[in-house]
Amino acid sequence: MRNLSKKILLIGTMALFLFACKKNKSADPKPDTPLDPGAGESENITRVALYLTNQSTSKIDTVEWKDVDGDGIGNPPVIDSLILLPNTTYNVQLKIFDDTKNPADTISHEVEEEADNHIFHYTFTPKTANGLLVTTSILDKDKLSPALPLGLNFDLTTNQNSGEGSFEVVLRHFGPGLAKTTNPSDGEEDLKIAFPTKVEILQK
Ligand SMILES: [Ca+2]
Repeated sequence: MRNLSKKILLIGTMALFLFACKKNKSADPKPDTPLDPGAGESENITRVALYLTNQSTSKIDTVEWKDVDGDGIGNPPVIDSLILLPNTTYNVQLKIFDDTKNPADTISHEVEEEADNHIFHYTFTPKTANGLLVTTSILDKDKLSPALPLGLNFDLTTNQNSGEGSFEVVLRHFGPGLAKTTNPSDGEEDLKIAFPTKVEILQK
């Protein structure tokens, strides 16, 4: 008698377990659906970091744009200055984060996965026209044929002049049915920020 009730209890538990599994499965129809490429989910960008490696000295600098309470609302962003040496090339890695997630969500990983639908544009505008040039050359490419630039990795090069200006970073995405181009006005804007920039010989 004791054995029988144990058995019934066991069968009952198993049935309940199977029912629970089935129920969970139907409640979550597409658990592993990947991100729709280029669907352009509105990401919450709270931080953009540039990791600069001086190609002659291998010295690494980090420059950040931060707006934890959201762009366009609450407090204004806190933006580091980009301090560069004349006549120097820096290799730059760009990363985008959502720090409201724990651990912080690295949005730039998604951009990398959806490289065929994204492109960065970099523009330096000098404060005064004094011959200062800061040029960029994008190194990474997407998987399109022919491949187009992405822009999470690029070289930043200064000429011999010193001065100030603004370094603008723009990320654009191309939704479904919209072919990616390198034209800065094509696609939709995901991100547009600017770093105050100073090119100067550092005093010791
Ligand atoms: Ca804000």
